[in-house]
Amino acid sequence: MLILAFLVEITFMEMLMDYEDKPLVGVVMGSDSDLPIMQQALDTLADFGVSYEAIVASAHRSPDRASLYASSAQERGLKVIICGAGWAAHLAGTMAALTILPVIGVPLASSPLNGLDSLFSTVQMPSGVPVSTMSLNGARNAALAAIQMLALSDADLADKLSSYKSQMAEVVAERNNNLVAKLKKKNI
Ligand code: AIR
Repeated sequence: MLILAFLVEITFMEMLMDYEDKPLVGVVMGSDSDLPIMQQALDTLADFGVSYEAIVASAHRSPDRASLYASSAQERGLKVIICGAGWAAHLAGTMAALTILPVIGVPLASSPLNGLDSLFSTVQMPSGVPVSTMSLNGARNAALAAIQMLALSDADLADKLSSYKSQMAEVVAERNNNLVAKLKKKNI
């Protein structure tokens, strides 16, 4: 049984080493059922041209895989880890305990408690082991936060973030114009 577990983890490490495009961001989710929300992080990283790898590892169901991933992450060239999990979400905290890389936590609202459990388990880290916690289901913001960290030493990425901010402000201005026009019409 122990040998089987060992072999599974060796295969897992081989799979990670096999990523062609050396990823900068690791996106870990507690279950594949988390993908619908975590996909927003993957899409955002792709939009910014940031290389990532995405895996399923559970702090409770596959603790060996989760710890192996975290403890080897820096050596493999990752710069930041994003962890999304629901229910008693200890994934981000477990990863943060095992690496010096920044860990961003995304509490997911997948439980009957609507995420209050995962929010508390992710955000309430004891002093000494930080997890940068996003809002519930905040997978897009997790990717943006990771991109901001990478942009500190990547001028192209910093430019992309500046354009992204300008575009966002333009959309707000457009929405304002639409609203004002709508209200004017109503008054006539
Ligand atoms: N989970 C899995 N292992 C530990 C935790 N906390 C979380 C997953 C998912 C939820 O449990 O992140 O949000 C339900 O997983 P599943 O596989 O039952 O759908």
